[in-house]
Amino acid sequence: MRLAFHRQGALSLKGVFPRDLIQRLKAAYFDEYAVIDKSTRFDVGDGDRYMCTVEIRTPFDHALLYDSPLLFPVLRSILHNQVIIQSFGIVSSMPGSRQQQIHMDHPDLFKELSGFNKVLPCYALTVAIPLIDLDEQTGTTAIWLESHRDPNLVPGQESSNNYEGAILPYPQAGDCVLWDYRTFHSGTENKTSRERPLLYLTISRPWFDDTADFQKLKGRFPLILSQGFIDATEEKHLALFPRAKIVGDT
Ligand SMILES: O=C(O)CCC(=O)C(=O)O
Repeated sequence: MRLAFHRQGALSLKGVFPRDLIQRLKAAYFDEYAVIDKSTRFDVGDGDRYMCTVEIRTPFDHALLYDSPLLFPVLRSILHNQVIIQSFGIVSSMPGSRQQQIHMDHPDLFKELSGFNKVLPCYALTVAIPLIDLDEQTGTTAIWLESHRDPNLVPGQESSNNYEGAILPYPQAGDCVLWDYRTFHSGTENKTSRERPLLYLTISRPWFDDTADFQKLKGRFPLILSQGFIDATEEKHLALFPRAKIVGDT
């Protein structure tokens, strides 16, 4: 699987999480986060797709989310055992949302040597966990396989088909999709009247600090742990969260 990920820049994994856990996470998202004023969330679309950090407390503190025996061995293998959790949150496409801009999750590490970034091993990746079953109506995340090595595989803005060359995976609740931080992707349209929430974890080597999308000084933290989670969690697991902001229990 490690080699397939390195070659393709993405991987789909089926049946990683129990569906009833995903159901509980979805209910908690709609109770606690979907109701937050959109102006205080991070707009990753055109006013139709919002991202928010999710505090790691019940039910988002489930051990399967940070120590899944199916997922974490794959992540450790891809990153050669140099694994931390960089961020944890939900991005949700609103009903009727349009195609998101095609993007990578981080700009090139070395801007002056663009070819060099393409030959580096993976340093960070996104784990996308849909909280609902995805299909052609709900939409999904279009992924341009191998674009982490060759950005020319991605259609230009003038293209009439904005998904040309992409795969459109339709994971079900319980599945997840991983992509390298350099792999181009784009949230597709949501043609339904319901939100399409996607839980994301970003996983990286410990030296990487994702400052592109997060402004800690302005209060936008990528990872928030509750003190209750820290008190209840073993040291070996807490080592996965070295940069988290810690908040009291609410
Ligand atoms: O909504 C999606 O399917 C993907 C969102 C995404 O890739 C992002 O916001 O970076």
